Formats: sequence, C-alpha cells, structure tokens
Amino acid sequence: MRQFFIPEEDPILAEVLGAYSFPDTLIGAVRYGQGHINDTFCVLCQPQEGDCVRFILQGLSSAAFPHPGELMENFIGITSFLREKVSANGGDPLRETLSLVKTRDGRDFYTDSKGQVWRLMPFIENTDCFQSATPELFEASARAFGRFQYMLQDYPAETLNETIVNFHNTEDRYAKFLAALEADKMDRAKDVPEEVRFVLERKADCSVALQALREGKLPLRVTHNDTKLNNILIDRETGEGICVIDLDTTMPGLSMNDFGDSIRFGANHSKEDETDLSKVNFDISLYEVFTRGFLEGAQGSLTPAELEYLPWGARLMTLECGIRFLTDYLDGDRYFHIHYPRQNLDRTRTQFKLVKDMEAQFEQMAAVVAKYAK
Ligand code: ADP
Ligand code: GN1
Ligand code: MG
Repeated sequence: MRQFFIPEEDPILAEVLGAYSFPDTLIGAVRYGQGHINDTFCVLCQPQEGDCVRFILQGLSSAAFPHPGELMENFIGITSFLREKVSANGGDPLRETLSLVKTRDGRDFYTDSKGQVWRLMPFIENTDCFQSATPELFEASARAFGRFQYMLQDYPAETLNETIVNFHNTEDRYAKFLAALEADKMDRAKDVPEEVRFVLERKADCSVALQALREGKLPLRVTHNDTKLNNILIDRETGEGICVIDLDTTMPGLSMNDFGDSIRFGANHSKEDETDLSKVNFDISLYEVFTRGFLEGAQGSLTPAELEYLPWGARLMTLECGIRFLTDYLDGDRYFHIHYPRQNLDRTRTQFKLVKDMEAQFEQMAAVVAKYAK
C-alpha cells in the first residue's frame, strides 16, 4: 500500500485537502495510526520558519457509520461540552479534547464526491499513543477514561444520536454471529469449528449485562464504548492521559463496558492478532492497576451495582469483540480493516484465550474491585 500521498497525485485526497485552507505550504499526507475503522492520515504543512505543522485527517468508515452527519453532531456536542469543563477546571481546551478545523466554506466536515465524510483536526502534539503500556501508563489511561465518564455525567444524553445501533448489545452480536454462520458466504465455517463451539457455549453470558439493565440494576450513562489504550493520548511531559480520542461511539451505554474494553485490550502483553497463543495471557496485576486508576478517575460516581458488574464488563467486552471478529471473518472481512487474510481469525483467537483466562480468575477479579471500591 502506498504510504505517502502527494495531494496532486491522489484525486480524492486532493479534493478533500482542497476543501480546507492551510496557513502554510501543504506537503502531503501519510497514513497514520493503528485504528481498525476510519481512514486516518497525518497531514504535513511546512511554515516559512520552524517545524512542520501537523493535522489529523479522517475519512469516516461508511461500513461502520451509516449516518456520519449524526455522528459529527455528537462529536461537536461532546467536544464543546468538554472544552467548557476543561477551561472551567483551568486545563488547556486545545490539548484536553479534540477540535475541528473548519472547511473553506465554514463547515465542520467535508463530504467528498463519492459521499465519504472527512474531518480535519489539529494534531495534539507532545503526546504518545500506545499499543501496549507499562503499568504506570495503563493506570494513567484508566484515570483518563474514568474521568471522561465522570465529566460527561451531566451531559444531556437524550441529545446524542445512536451512531451504531446495538453497538454493545451482546445478545444482538450473538444473533448476528449466528446469521453469518448460517449464511457462511465465504465457505469459512468449516475452518472454525472450535471457535464456533466456544461462542455457542457462552450464549447465556451474552445476556448478563442486558438482563441487569432490563432489571433496572444498572444505569445508562454517557460512555465512550471504545476504550482501547490507543484511543487515548498520553502527555509526554506528565505521563498523564491528556486527551480521550475516537469519540465516534460515545453514546448512552454501560460503565462496565468502558472499564471492560480497556481490560480486553490492555491487561495482557500481546498484540490483538498474536498467533502464538502461549503469549496471550490475561494479566491480573495490570487489571488491578487499571481498576485503581479507573475508580480514581470516576471519583465515586459509580453505583454499588455498577462496581459489582465491572469484572463482567471485562469478560463480556472480550467475548463480544471476539464474536465480532469471528462474524467479520465469516462475512468476508467487511468491517474491520485487515492487513492479511486471516487476521480477523487471529484476532478472534486471542480474544477467546483471554476470555478463558478471565473465567478462570473471575473470583480474584471481583476481589480486586472490592479492594478499591471504597
Ligand atoms: P479509528 O476509529 O480508526 O481507531 P482514531 O480516531 O482512533 O481512528 O484515530 C486513529 C489514530 O490516529 C489514533 O490511534 C491516534 O494515534 C491518532 N490520532 C487521532 N486523532 C489524533 C489527534 N487529534 N492528535 C494526534 N493523534 C491523533
Ligand atoms: C475498533 O476504531 P478502533 O480501532 O479504535 C472498533 C471497536 C473494537 C476494536 C477492536 C467503531 O476500534 O469496537 O473493540 O476495533 N470500533 C468500532 O480492536 O467498531
Ligand atoms: Mg481508534
């Protein structure tokens, strides 16, 4: 895949970049980051004097987001709200939340001639985005995700659009998996009997969170819903999680899912697509530092029932993500970006290995939450 794009040589990129006015000489764009969903580029501009100025340009995935205009409405609502809170707390609103660069004609995003929606954001400099972290950085990310939920406590949730319907509805994910298995479009079901069995055996688990919600045990909050470590920018100077990014799925949800998705991705020492499963192990000590940080960031805002369900959040987000990877594999890899043919299957297997580990250590996981939930 070509990595560096000179605008004149790439018609769509030229069109999109042409919709913005850059103060300095535009050099080009380079594919950026390790997100699985959007088309992300880093745009480079060279001023007359001094260092390059960078921007993040993102083409929203139309496979993931059927109503990008509504998504951008959420983005603007959430970032404006956070900007005010950050300023009121004496923080730096340009570093502690995302912002948009307007198009030449004053719009918040650009729709290209093929219908894809693009947004341009200032690059938040002097930060790092990690794929794996030391315990200290993991705890910093936990504080930031906990604080994110805390800060959005009084956000008017009814104004948020549901950008992906049934996003963390694990029962629905299970049903979609069954449908993909039944359709077996790519004739791949024959390669994955063990993985299929793994899911079928956990049908009841898929109802645990939703049942608690239906019974009124758990409140709906404004949650991020995609709390991977690489959806946070860490300040290079302080080592703190300075900015929560990738706000596309921020909508009403369960606190246990934000906790759980971070654990899924970060409480182990392997890549999400590691093929050597002996290297894929749930690390309860990372789980512990994350729990401590998340509860510190949430500042006492979680109810006793929410605290009780946190370990389930980890198990269910990991199971659900594995089910989603497997569904996409059966479906022909149409949702998650892949870089080689069986990557979604490799991703499935790491998730299921982590689920097994969590099942085996579930009591200890509950004890860790109890230790910090005071
Ligand atoms: P995806 O939905 O595909 O995961 P993200 O919004 O997470 O897309 O962006 C992909 C990557 O781009 C991030 O993991 C991060 O490395 C980088 N990134 C996104 N926005 C910014 C920003 N404003 N400043 C610096 N880096 C950013
Ligand atoms: C996607 O966008 P990204 O790469 O941060 C996905 C998450 C999955 C994750 C698995 C909108 O996250 O739900 O948990 O991949 N985002 C969307 O790594 O589907
Ligand atoms: Mg991301």
